Amino acid sequence: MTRLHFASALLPSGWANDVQVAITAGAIAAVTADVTPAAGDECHAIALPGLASLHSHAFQRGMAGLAEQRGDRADTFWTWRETMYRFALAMTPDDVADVATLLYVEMLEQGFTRVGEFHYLHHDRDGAHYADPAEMATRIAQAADASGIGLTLLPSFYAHGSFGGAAPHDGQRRFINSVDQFATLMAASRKAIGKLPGANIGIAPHSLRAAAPDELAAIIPLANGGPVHIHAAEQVKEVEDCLAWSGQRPVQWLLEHAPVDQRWCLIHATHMTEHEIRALAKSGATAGLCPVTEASLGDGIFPAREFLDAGGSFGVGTDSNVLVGVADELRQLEYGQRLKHRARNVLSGGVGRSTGRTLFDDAVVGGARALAQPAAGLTPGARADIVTLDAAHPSLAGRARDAVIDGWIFAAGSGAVDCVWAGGNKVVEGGRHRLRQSARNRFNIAMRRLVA
Ligand code: NGQ
Ligand code: ZN
Repeated sequence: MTRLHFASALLPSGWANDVQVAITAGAIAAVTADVTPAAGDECHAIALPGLASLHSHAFQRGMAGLAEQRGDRADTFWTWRETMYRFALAMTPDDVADVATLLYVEMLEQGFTRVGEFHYLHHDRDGAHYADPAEMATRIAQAADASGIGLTLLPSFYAHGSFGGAAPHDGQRRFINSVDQFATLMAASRKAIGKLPGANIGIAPHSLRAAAPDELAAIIPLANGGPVHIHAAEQVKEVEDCLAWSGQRPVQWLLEHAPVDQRWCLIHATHMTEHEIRALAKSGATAGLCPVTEASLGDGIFPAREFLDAGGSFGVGTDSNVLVGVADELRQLEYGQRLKHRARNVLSGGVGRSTGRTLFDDAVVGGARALAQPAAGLTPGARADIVTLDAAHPSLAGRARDAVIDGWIFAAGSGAVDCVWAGGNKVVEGGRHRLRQSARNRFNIAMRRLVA
């Protein structure tokens, strides 16, 4: 039993003072407010729940900042994707483990305590299947285990290059499986995470481009009641191609042809009509927003104001991992809306309310739902995923409660996180993960070879 004591903590019911949190077997056993610290309690000032990065492609951390030079042609999402494929094709299983380990260390240092790993780099560099179909999934699990981050593994089903069952192209050869091969991969992946504390598994049909309707129907049962994640309507071209194929837009098609409910997470859902916005909100599915990546790739701006007004649920993901941080995603989400609507505090949820607090609360709940967690936030039954902030950080000094969250998200930069517990283990202290140096060393060795 570990006991922590916080002068101030954000609970699902709101801020509380003098909060004691008791942890057993990696989970929160009890939360008691208005108590003085007992002997043996570890004391901190400000505690928040850890957040999920509900959408990550870990290997892409290795190419962060390497696609920022304009090529000859118009530079778009689709040309970025070719660069990304070239990078993916070069990586060995050890490279993936080293890149993912540093990424998860960085996530923890920035306040993410769980990751939804949307994993599609399954096969060897030439496309040949590894003897163990979960060879790569095992590397992801190892990285999660070493870093301590909670893992929701989302093995991705990828069979086609575009809508209508188009053949995949050569650059996609490491991703491709038939339905039967995917069933084998799922079984092996379940085993790969079997002993990892706090891990769970879902499925990720990559997109309506990559999975045909009959395949989608065949793989959904393989989730076994776990989460189902799919990319949808990120790019205008994808919407146009979907219309040409089916007469419907991606979100519309999914809502009408797939059993979209609370278990589902639609990644991006950037381009929606008013009707789609309301229908997605009503479905109970989570919108998996990745504002930093969506800005980086020029996707467009998610209709957040309308979606939240319609009662929609969202979480955030770091996706391409070009920049990794809770504050960065939430700030970019709000700033996109400010630029679009030419207004301030667009997503605060009402007059007098804190934008940072509203976004943070929503992302805690949406992230837990999208990754099928038993509970969200600092509450009994939840995994003990806890973040403390540095009360002496200049952007937090003199502030209390919601103003602390606003200071972190909008002003502090990257130095505001102090300690982080993941599954009850303290993995970050003074802003540094215990593996920071060794993870950087291994990552850097891999990079010098991969970038050369
Ligand atoms: C991915 N990433 O799977 O990594 C995708 C690119 C695609 C984003 N959509 C590939 N941000 O969508 O075809
Ligand atoms: Zn993605």
